[in-house]
Amino acid sequence: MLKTLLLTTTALALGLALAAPAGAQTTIRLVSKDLLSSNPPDVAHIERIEEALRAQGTDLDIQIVDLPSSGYADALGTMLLSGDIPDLIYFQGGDAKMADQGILEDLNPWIEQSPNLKAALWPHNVERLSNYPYLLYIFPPRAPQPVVRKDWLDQLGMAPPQTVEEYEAFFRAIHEADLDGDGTPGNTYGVTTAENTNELDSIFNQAFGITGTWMQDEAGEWVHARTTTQERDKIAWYAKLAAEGLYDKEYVTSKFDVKEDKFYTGRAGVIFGSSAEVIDIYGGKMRQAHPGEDIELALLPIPSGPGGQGLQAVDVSKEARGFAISSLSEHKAEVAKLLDFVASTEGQMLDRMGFEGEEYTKDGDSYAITDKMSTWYARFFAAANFTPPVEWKSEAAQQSLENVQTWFKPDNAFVWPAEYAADLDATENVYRAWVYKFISGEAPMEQWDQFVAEWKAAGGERLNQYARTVLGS
Ligand SMILES: [Ca+2]
Repeated sequence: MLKTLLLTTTALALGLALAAPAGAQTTIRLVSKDLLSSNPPDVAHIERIEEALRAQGTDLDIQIVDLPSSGYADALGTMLLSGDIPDLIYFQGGDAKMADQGILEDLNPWIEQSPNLKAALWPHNVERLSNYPYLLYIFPPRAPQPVVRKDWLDQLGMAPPQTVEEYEAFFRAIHEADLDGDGTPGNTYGVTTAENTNELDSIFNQAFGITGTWMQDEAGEWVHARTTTQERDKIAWYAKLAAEGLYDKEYVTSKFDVKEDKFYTGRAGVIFGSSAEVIDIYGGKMRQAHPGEDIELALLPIPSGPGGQGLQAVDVSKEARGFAISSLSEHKAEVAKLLDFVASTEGQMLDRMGFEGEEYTKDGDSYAITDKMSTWYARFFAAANFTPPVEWKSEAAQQSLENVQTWFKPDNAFVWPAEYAADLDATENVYRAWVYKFISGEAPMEQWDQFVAEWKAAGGERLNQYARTVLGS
C-alpha cells in the first residue's frame, strides 16, 4: 500500500516536473476583500487553483496579502501608497486615484488574449471596460425584478402581464381579490417597494421611453431624464396606481424588511428582488412564513410600453469595484492566466460550487447541493456563460439572470467632477420629495412644471449644462 502510494507520488512528481521545469515557479501576490490566509477555506481554495493551473503548465505560488475586511478600501489605499503593490488587487473604491498614478494595467489587451475571460463577461462588463479598462468585476448587475406567489398567479387565472396596461390590470386583480384569505377584499396592494420608486423604475423606465439618465428634448438638447415628458407620464401612472390602492403609498417610509414583511403576510402581491440570490431568499422566507404550503415564486415579465421595453439602463461609466492588475507587476502574463482560469468552466466549478463533500456531493456524474451552499460565495467571478452541473436556483431566479442579459441597456451616465456633488444631492432631494407629493396625491400632476423649475434652480441647470459638454450634440 505504502509502496503504491510512493510510486504514485513519484509518478505525479515526475509528471509535474515535465509540465513545469524546476525553478519555473512564479510567486504572485493577491490582495482581496474577505480573502484571508487565516481562513482555511480561502487557503484551500487558492491551493487547489494553484494545483489546477500547475496541471495546465503554469506553476504559481499565489500568496494572499491580508487586509482587514472592515475599512478595506482605506487599508488598501495606505498599503499601495506606501509602495507595496501586489500583482493582483481587488478594489472596492479608491481605484481611480491609482489608475491616475499609472499603476493599474489596461486590462483590455489581456482580456483579448484570454478566451475564457472574454467569454465570461456580462454585457455591462464589456461596456464598462471600454470606458474604464482598469477593473474587472464579472458578476451580473443589480436589476430589481418583480415576483409574485405562483399560487396567487394561479388563483387569479390571469396570464403574466406583458405590457404596462396589463400590469395595471394585474395589480388591480390582486387588489380586488382576497388572495390573502383574511375575508376582506381590497386590503392587499398590487405592488409595494422600499424607500423610493427605484424598483418600479427598474422595469417601467424603458417602457415609458426613459432610455437613460440623459435624453434629448424636442430641441435636441440634452436634459436630465427626470425632467422629461416621458418621466412625467410614468410618475402620473404611478400616482394613478397609488390613488386606486394598487401601489402602496407608504413605500416612502418602508425599509426593505417592511417591504418584505408586507409580501410574506399578504398585504402586497408583488415585490422586487434585486438579484437571483435575493429572489431565492424571498422564496425561502415566504415558505418559512407559511409552513406546509410549499409556495413557489414566479418572476413577472419585463413589460413593453408606449416607449419601449427593457431593464433600466445600467451605468457603464466604470466598474465600482473589481480586480486590477498592477502595471508594475513583473508577472502580468501569469496573473492573466490565473484570471482566465477562474473564468473557465473548470475554474468556475471550483469558484462557484465550493468543495465536494462540503457545498455539494457527487455520485458519479450526479451532483447534489448541501445546505452549506447558502454561505458559499465566489472569490473571483460569476461568469455569464457558466452553467452549473446541478441547478439550485429557482426558475424565477434563473429567469431573472436571463433577463439581465436579454434586456440590458447601457446608460449614458458619466462620472461627475467633485464640484457637482452639492448639485447632485440637492436635485436628488427635490426629485424624491416631488415624486412623493405626486404619488401621495399631495400635489396634482398639473404642478409638474413647478417641479422642473425647482429641480433646475436647485442645481439641475448646472448639471444639464455640464452634461451637454460631455455628451456633445
Ligand atoms: Ca384580504
